Parts: sequence; structure tokens; C-alpha cells
Amino acid sequence: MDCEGMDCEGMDCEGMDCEGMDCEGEDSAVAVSVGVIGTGMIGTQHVHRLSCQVVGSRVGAVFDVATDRAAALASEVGAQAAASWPELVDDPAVDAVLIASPGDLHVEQVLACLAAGKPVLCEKPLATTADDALKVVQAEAAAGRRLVQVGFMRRYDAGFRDVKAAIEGGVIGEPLLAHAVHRNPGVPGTFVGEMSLTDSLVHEFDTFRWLFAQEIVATTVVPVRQSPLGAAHLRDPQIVLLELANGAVVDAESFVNCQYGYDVRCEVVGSLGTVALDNPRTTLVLGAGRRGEAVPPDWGVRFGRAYQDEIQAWIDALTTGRTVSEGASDAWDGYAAAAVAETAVASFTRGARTEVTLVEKPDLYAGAGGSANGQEDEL
Ligand code: NAD
Ligand code: ISE
Repeated sequence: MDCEGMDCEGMDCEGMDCEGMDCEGEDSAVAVSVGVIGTGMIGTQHVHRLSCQVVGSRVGAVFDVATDRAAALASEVGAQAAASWPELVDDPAVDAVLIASPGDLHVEQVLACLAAGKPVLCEKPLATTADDALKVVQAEAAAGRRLVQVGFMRRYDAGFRDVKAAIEGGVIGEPLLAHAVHRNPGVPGTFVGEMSLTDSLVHEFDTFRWLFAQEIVATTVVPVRQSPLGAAHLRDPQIVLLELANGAVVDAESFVNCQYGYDVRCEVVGSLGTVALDNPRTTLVLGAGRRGEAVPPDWGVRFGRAYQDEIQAWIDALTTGRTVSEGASDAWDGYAAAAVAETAVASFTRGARTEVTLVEKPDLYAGAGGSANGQEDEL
């Protein structure tokens, strides 16, 4: 990695081009200095994770257009409040960048990180159009190395990992189809347009590419009677049929105003059996002739451990000379998921089955259908 100007005190620098780096005190505590762009709901959580929970990281700088909120958070964790996001990206005291701004801003911010040669963990979606996501893939391919990881944190969730292990272990035979639900109790006013597809179900698009190790080749959005309780401007709920390259089919429901809690489940049906992912159980209440358990209230609670493990794996990768952690979604995965989302939007608009078109996969992204990455990506 070209790490000129980085403060990599304590990092494992063996074999790196460290000219100009401050590498004194390699035995002291490792601290990758991360700059965080966007300190809204998840950005704030990630700042706290990077500061207090993840081993080997600290927050060097934050930026948000809500400058007062960003300044307060910066002061809380001992970080700089940058004057703009380009200033944060170019700050020599920032080793790597975590992007948690709205999805339509990601591509410009990611490309700036690539131009600065800095590893970036970009929250999903990588971009809101396939063309924009492709720009990231092309920039990495031109540079010949991957610096981008996409925040599809389910790949770090213990339950989803168990599902993948069951499939790969042959426990259910050949995976043939899956049923999936993705329900939010409600969404903020910033959730507009086709975000059920581009922002919520984009998780399923990544998840099932990864679980089945297959690209998604076509989508069909099935119109559903609209809930009277959701925002009028949202078509909610929705069902999307995903066809995978080997003929497997997934039906995925998005319901972003389901009212009762956050509910992400799936069942994969194979030739010998099935594997089902349920909500993790915290308590089981038996009383008054009923048996009950809590439903997670939101994604922060349901996937808190997955976000933590995802960011820890990223920081571990950076401290051991890699830029993308093993098994994480990379820029190709972000591009493929964005292309599926765009295809689903087109299917919804046209009211017809629509095929996904992907460019040829650059050699840089080894492995098919979102399986574990084969590249070393030395820093
Ligand atoms: P949010 O609206 O709460 O936060 C976004 C923040 O970005 C706001 O504070 C806003 O002021 C700020 N912002 C707006 N313009 C900006 C700019 N030009 N530069 C820097 N900051 C800017 O939204 P959120 O729910 O925190 O979502 C942020 C991103 O994280 C989205 O891409 C979303 O899809 C993703 N997300 C991922 C998960 C997950 O499960 N992986 C969960 C929630 C959100
Ligand atoms: C949100 O942005 C997330 O990524 C959550 O994981 C997802 O469940 C929710 O639908 C999105 O809006």
C-alpha cells in the first residue's frame, strides 16, 4: 500500500511501502485511525463501535452536513470534526474511511477514497444505480487492487453464517429455492421512492448471491395490496422473485411498515432438507396459556453483533496488511447487488420479469457469485 503520510503506529507493517510513515512504537496498542462520513443513525453507532468496542481502531475524524451533531460526537470520542468530507478523506491523520452517508452520495465519496489510496468500508448500498457502482469496480480494476468493502453485515451474522455452512456442508442437499422476509416496523421520512428495493431488499440481493454462490439473473416484482398503515408514497409491502443462474428461485418480501417489530427470516429448501433462519431468541415467556418471545425492535438490535464483527474483521484486515476482510462483500458484490436492485425497479415499473445485465467480471474479483474473495490485496 502507498501509505505515505499515514499514522500507522502499531500496525503490522512488514513488507509495506512505509516511506514517510510514523511507525514508531510498533509494540504499542494498534490503532487504525478511521474517518467517518455521515453521523446519522448508523454512522453514530459505528463511531461508538470504532471508539469503544472494536479492538485496534480509533476515530480520527468525522464529518456530517449536520455540523453541530458531528462536532458533538467528535468531541465525545476525541476526534476531529472535519470541515468537509473531501477534507476528511485527504487528512493524512485518517488511515481508512467508513462511509455512512445517504446511499446516493456513496459513489462520489468512495471514488475520492480510491483516488486518495485509502481503504473504505462503505455502508450499503455501494451506489443507487448500477452505472455508478460500476464506476467503483472500474476504478479498482484500473488500479489493480481492491480497497472497497461494502457493509452487507449479514455475512458476519452468526445465523446467516450457519445457513451458509449448512448449504456448503451438504446438509440440505442441493439448494433449490428460498423464502425470505424482511420487515421493518416503520421507516423515516427520508425513505422514499423505490428504497424498498434499493435500500432494504438490496440486503437480500447480496445475501442470496452469497448463500447460493450464484449471480441473480432475473427479477419479477409482484404487486401486492398496499398496507393502509404505511406512507402513501411507498408501495408497501412488495414481493420480488429472484432467479439465480443455476435455476434456483428466491421469493423475498419487503414490508417496511409492518408495525410490530424488525423481522428478518428465511428458509432455504434443498433436495434433502431445509435450513431456516429465525430471529435470535432472547427470552421465552410462558404464561396465561401462551408461549411468547420478543421480536427485535430494529436493525441495530437484531444485527448489533454482526456490525461489530464486520468492523472488527475490517480493522483486523487493515492491521494485517489486507484491505478487504475475508468473505466480506467487495465492490463487485456491491455492483451486482445494485444491478439487481435497478432491475427490480425496472420490473416494478414495467410490470414484467426483467433480466439482470452485468459486465464481465474483472479478474481482480476472483470467485463466483459473491463467494469468499480470492485476492490477497496487499496494502
Ligand atoms: P441517516 O439519515 O440517519 O444518516 C445519514 C447522515 O448523513 C445524516 O446525518 C445526514 O445529515 C448525513 N449527510 C447528508 N448529506 C451528507 C454529506 N454530503 N456528507 C456527509 N454526511 C451527509 O441514515 P442512516 O440510516 O444512518 O443510513 C446511512 C447509510 O447507512 C445508508 O446508506 C443506509 O442504507 C445505510 N444503513 C445500513 C444499515 C445496515 O443494516 N447495514 C442500517 C442502516 C443504514
Ligand atoms: C436499513 O438501511 C438497513 O440497512 C437495514 O438493515 C434494513 O433492514 C432496512 O430496511 C434499511 O432501511
